[in-house]
Formats: sequence, C-alpha cells, structure tokens
Amino acid sequence: MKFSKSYIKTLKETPKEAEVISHILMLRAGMIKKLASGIYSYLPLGYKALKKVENIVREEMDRAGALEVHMPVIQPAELWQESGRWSVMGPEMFRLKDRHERDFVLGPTHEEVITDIVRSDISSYKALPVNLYQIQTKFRDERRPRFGLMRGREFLMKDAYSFHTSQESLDEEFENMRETYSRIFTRCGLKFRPVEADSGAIGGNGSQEFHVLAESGEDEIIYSDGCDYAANIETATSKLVNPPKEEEKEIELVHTPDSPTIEKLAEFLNIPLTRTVKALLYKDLGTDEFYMVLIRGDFDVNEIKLKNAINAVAVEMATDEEIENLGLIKGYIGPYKLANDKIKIVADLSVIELSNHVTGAHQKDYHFVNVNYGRDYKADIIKDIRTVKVGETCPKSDGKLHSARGIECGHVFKLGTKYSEALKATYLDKDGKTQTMIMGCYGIGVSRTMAAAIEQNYDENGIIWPVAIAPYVVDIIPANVKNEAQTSLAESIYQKLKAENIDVMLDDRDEKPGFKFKDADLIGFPFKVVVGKRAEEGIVELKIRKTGETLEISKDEVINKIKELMLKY
Ligand code: 9G3
Repeated sequence: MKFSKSYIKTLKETPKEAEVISHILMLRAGMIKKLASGIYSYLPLGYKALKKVENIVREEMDRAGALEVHMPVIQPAELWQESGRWSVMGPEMFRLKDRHERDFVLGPTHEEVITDIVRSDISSYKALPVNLYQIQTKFRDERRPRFGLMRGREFLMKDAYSFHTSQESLDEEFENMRETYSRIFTRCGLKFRPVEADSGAIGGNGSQEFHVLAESGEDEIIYSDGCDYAANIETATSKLVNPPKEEEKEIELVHTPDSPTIEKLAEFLNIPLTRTVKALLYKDLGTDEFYMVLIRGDFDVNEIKLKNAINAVAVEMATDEEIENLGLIKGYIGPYKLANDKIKIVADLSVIELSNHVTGAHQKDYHFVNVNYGRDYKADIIKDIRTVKVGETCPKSDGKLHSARGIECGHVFKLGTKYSEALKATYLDKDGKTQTMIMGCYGIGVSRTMAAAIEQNYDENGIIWPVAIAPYVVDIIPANVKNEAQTSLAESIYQKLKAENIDVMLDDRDEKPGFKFKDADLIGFPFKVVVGKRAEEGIVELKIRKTGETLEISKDEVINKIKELMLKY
C-alpha cells in the first residue's frame, strides 16, 4: 500500500474525550472515527487490524469444529418474550418498532435467535452435538459508553452456541472452547489469563472469562502465586482463617458508647476486628424482601455473591429510613434477639465458626459480646459472600492471593437448559424419548480484543502492534523521495515483500524522514525499512519497533530477515 493513497490521517493532539491509551492512539493513528457516543467507524487502517483479529478467531473456531453462521442484528421481540428476557432486560437493550409498530431489538446477544433456529432444524440426538458461531455486530445501550472500543455501544463479537445431549458432551465442548480461546489470544500476541467468573445475566452453571492483563482493565482479577488459580474478584474465594476457637462464654450486654462503626467498636472493646460481626441490611430489589447479612468485621460483603446466594436479580443496601421502618437501629443491628422475624438472615462462612463474637444489641450504644452462631442464632442462608483480600491464602494451594486489572475479552458459559427449556428446543433420544438440549455459549469481544492489544502494547511514541494483528507488518521509508537510487530500491523491496504476501506500506510522501518515522511509530508498524544514503551500496536500515533495535542490512538479506523476525514479534 502506498502511504499517499492509504487514507491515513494521523493526529498530533490527543482528543479530549479519550481517557485510555487505546482510545487515544486509535484516534490519533487514524484507525477509528467517532460517529456518536460509543459508536465508531473503522477507517482503512483500523479495519485492517480488526479483520486480522477476526480472521484469527475464525480460523481457530473452524479448526475447533464450530460451523460459521450469520444471524441478523435486528431481532423480533417475540423470541425475547418467549425466553422471558423481554421484561427483565433494562434500558441497556435497544428496542425499536418497525413500520407496522411491531417490536424489535438490536441484538445484544443471540441466545434466543440461535435456539429458535436449532429447535426448528434439529430433532434427533444423531444431529448433536453442534457448535454454531458468528462474528456479528452487537448493540448494548451502555449508560456511559467510554474507553473507545473497549466499552462501546455497538461492537463486534464472535458469539458461539453449542447444543448437546448430555452434560459430559457440554463439558467436552467447554474444554474445547477454552483451549481454542487460549490459541486465539496467544496468536494475537496477547498476555491473558483464564479466570473463574460469575455467570451474571445469562444464568447457567459455570463460566470462565479470558482477561487480557492491562492497567486500564475495568475488572479486578485475583490470582494465586502458588498455582494457576485465578478468578474475577466477583467470585474469587480464599482459605478462611478464623481466630483460634474458644470456650463459648455467657452472653453479656455491654455499654459501647460512640461506636457505631465496626472499627470504633473493636477499638473500644480492645478486641481484633476478626472477633466482631458486621450486620448489614440488604434489600432484594426484585421482591423488596430484606435480608440481614452477617460477615466478620474485617471482611466486606461481595454483592455479586450475595445476589447469587439469595437468587436475586439485584440487591441494594437498605436505606436508613428502611432500617428505621423495620424497627432496627443503624450501627447496632445484630442477629441475636432480633425481634423482626420477617428479616431473613444470611451468614457468611466467616461467622459460623467464630467463637464469642460481638454483635449489635438493637439499642444505641449497646452490643452483645460472646455471641456464638448455633447457640444464640441461626441463619436462613449460609454462603461464602465475602470479597477476598490481597494477601489472603489461595483456596487451592498455599499460595498468596494477588490482584491485577484485566480487560474481559472472552467469556465461556455452561448455559444448561435455560434457553432450550424456555424455547422448547428438544430432540428425540435413542430410545425415542423427548429430551431438552443442553447448551453452552462462548463469546469473544473482537473489537475489544483489538483495543486490548494496544493497551498491552504501546510506548510513548504510539502503538507497538504484535505482528499477527498489525494492519501492516513493514513500513518502507525512502529518506528522500527525490533520490532515484533510494526510491527504486524502496520500490523493489516493496514489490518483493508483496510477492511474499507480507502486508507492506511504502511511505512515498514527500516529507522529511523524521516526520515519517513519527507516523510509523504512532501507527505501530512492527518493522521499518529505511532506504537512505547507503542505497547506492544496497544497504538499508531495518528497525524493530518493539525493541528500538536498528540493523544495517543488505537489500538481498532484508526480506529473509523480516520473515525471521516476524516469527518472533
Ligand atoms: C441483554 C443485554 C445485555 C446483555 C445480555 C442480554 C450480557 C446478556 C450475557 C451474554 C452471554 C453470552 C453469547 C456470547 C457470549 C456472552 N449482556 N449478556 O445476555 F439483553 Cl441488553 O451475552 N452471550
């Protein structure tokens, strides 16, 4: 490609609305252009990189035995009404009407559509398992789109759906997809980690996220330094270490003036935080029921785990007014002598073995000490609902837990029968009995992965593309386009690289070399070939973007050298 014909418009300044480096650099390198909030056009340079990510995804999904389909972006509301999600999805779902006033959605995902297809095509166990995938535009009307392609409202996703006759078959495909995702992210030149995750809005029983590690990642990943355990902080667990067990003592009511917070209470009673129990009031926003959540004083409630523990769609801390209306006193709430039997008690694992702990006494400035779970109160639900802390011990090894920021680029789910049940996607098994298909679904954020690659590969001069997804691998720069020797050598190297099917740019603009170097480093070509003064001798400079290294090399060796270096970067 000749630079002068490439429609590349680089920007000197950082666009003010861009906050993260990938957004800044994609705009400055002329890869994307904002059409509306969270909605971007891909310009030639950006689209070329996007297609490279997409093709790696496609190659590996095909290699994994999945079959590519292509479903519409616009979907009839009826399918979402049938699955029951029409009424539960909020404003994130983009709804619209056609000219006949019929309801439609711009697809945020395609479980309903693919299940509708499969239920009408498959009726025998012989046709299963099958894994169908597409690479399609998705629309999710984020309240606050930001970070460019990282959290856009319209984005490109590879979404796959598999259908099975047994859990074992689903487990097999789940593993197959996990390995496929590892190959995809590795081929894209990314450092990533598979982590245990919450199934969230999709339901089902088990899911894993693939995170590209980067400081700008929105997710917090907890990982062990003793084994491969890693989990999104939403679901991470740790080895619970309680203070030593004691003889259960008699409960006492103790005057605890001015200690409405757990820290002040521990200080006043001169006991460690680990001997106190926080009682927090939560409301299930779906049922408006209240729950008293008990957790050891040094831990924090993990609201995703709590939501799952009480099977709520969403939970929120009760307001002061709601606490008062329940006859409770904020700061002095506790499970012992709780008069209000309408409130269900949820106890974290950290309190049920905790000898002689302190809890609120339902009156200002008073607490109970020596409270023991079992003897003095019982919980309706006992579950791990705490947020793990860095430094705690790994649940699987003696390793310590650390945290890193991650960009969720992939997510694989064991869906079970949530959608096949709702949409009656059934088949006849070998005994002629009607069974419900078991499903899995597997997503990769293709446009987000491209952005994540930049988040992981940049420096003060711009992008540093991994070779596999670079829009162009080599940028040939004749130092002086008026010098015949330089332009003809540049042209011949250009032709040879094209003949080798290597994506090559020739910067034929009549600009100073420095100007071209800056553009080349901003755009992030992995290699530059500078054809300068020594062109007459057939010597050129080969510069490696990642390391900054420069090799003086003859025109006869430069092609092979580039092919060799392409395997490394
Ligand atoms: C919606 C809206 C937003 C959503 C969903 C539905 C996320 C929704 C979860 C998934 C699960 C998997 C197949 C590919 C991989 C991810 N956000 N999810 O279901 F209506 Cl507005 O999409 N789907």
